[in-house]
Amino acid sequence: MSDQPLISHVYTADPSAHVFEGKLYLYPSHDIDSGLESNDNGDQYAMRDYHVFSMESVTGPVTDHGVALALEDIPWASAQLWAPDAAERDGRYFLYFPARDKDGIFRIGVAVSDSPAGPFLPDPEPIAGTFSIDPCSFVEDAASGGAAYLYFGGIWGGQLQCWQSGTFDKDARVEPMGNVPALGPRVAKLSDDMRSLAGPVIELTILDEHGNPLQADDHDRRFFEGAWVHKHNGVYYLSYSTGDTHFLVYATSDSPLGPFTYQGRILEPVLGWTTHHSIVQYQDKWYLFHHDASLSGGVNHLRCVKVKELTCDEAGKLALKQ
Ligand code: FUB
Repeated sequence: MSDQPLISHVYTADPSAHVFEGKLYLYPSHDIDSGLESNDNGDQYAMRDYHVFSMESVTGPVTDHGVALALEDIPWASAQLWAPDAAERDGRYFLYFPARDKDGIFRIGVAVSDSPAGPFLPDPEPIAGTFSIDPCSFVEDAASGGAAYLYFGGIWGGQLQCWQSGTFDKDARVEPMGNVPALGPRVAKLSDDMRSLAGPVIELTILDEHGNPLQADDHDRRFFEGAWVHKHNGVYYLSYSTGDTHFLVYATSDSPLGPFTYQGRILEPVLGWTTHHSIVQYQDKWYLFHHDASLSGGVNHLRCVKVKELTCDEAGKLALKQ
């Protein structure tokens, strides 16, 4: 499979892929040259809108449906439209997105459309009870009850470490250190209207091979950002980025609420600091959509989306197709 960027007329990252109306839709971040100095807070990722893309085949042309949502149309947001995701219910489409509110605190917003391509109309306020970044929506199939969940969270610039006490602590700039449990992504059930949380926000536990929570110092395996959940053969897969060690890894559970058990790596480090992905089944094959910074020659905040075929063996182990 080609390692070329899927989209090269604009910079794109954090691709969330879904099959809607028989086609593959991509909901990525739209990177721009912000002109800002790079820092660990991620200020240089100063994105201002989202485009939606679709494709009939993973090797075919990609259609750019144009601006689906812009910062100036979101009443509560002030900056940094980071990694989004989308979901469908009863023929309506929901775009979940993180942005800084007017106080500089990351929240998750939702915008609605009758088409998977948008444009999306944002709700006037962020989803009550949400915080941090990188929303991922997972909707059970009808046979399993159809419940919808919203996962979110990311450390460092994503501010998850600021919420350890339950309220926002702007001075909590560093993640936990030492032999203490690492911070986990958050999850809550979505209401039937898909625009509010139906239950409490829960911290997911990710266990090691001995059944102990992954430790904060275990940077090769601990959660950093970019949670993605998919289900295959009754198993829930939570995949995510390890951030400063630049891996995409995964863990499995028999429940969407965990606990999850760490299983291994999906992708080794790519060109560029961040790594962020989605996993989707399309026309009987599994695919990993992800990004690197090859289109800009390695500029961390000017990224491009790529796709790779994934395999899942009899034991449920994920691997890139060789
Ligand atoms: O694109 C901005 C941020 O970079 C995302 O929210 C993170 O997951 C990382 O890819």
